[in-house]
Amino acid sequence: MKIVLATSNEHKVKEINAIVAQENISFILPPSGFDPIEDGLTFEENSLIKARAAWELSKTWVLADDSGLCIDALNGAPGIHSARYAQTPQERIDRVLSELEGVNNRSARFKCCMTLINPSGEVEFSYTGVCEGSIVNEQRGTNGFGYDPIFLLDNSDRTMAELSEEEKNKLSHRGKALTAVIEYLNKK
Ligand code: ITT
Repeated sequence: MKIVLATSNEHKVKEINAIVAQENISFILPPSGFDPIEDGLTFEENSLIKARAAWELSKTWVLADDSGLCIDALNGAPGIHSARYAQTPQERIDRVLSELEGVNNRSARFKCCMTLINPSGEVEFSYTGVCEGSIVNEQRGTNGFGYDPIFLLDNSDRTMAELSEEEKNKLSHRGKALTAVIEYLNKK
């Protein structure tokens, strides 16, 4: 089964394809012209906006992923603005660390909302995966992408960027959401 993945983030494609490596599913990029305006107010709304935009272009099975980092002491920021909190990935990390300077409450979570649309354009399934953790004082690790070097997993002494790809995929927000999607598809 081929599913269009409604994203232009290559890291997401890589992670998602690694998670489904054993399944009879492969993800392909949307046709050219995929550039939706993500003006929703929640991960769920933006996930639906991306899924619909990719469906309009492909009229086939589509899966969208809208994700981000929510930090309690920043009232949930960067949240839905995670991808554009500053210009580069390093500047985004620096901004979060400087906003949390001297702050004791470091609790945070990654969220990933996936929306599955069928070839008729109907929403078949949606699920939000959550991964709990906290923000470290200094970044560590080079694996993964985005905010991984500053996200310390609960009950672990490693940041997300110090995990192997396989380890991250087992417990990440994206891994959890995709597992739910695959379970849904396998039951169908
Ligand atoms: P698409 O909209 O094309 O899918 P994007 O990167 O803009 O690509 P989002 O709007 O969903 O995607 O923003 C997600 C951002 O949240 C991403 O760019 C990272 O900064 C952060 N993020 C999401 N998942 C992450 C993960 O597993 N590890 C680290 N950072 C993550």
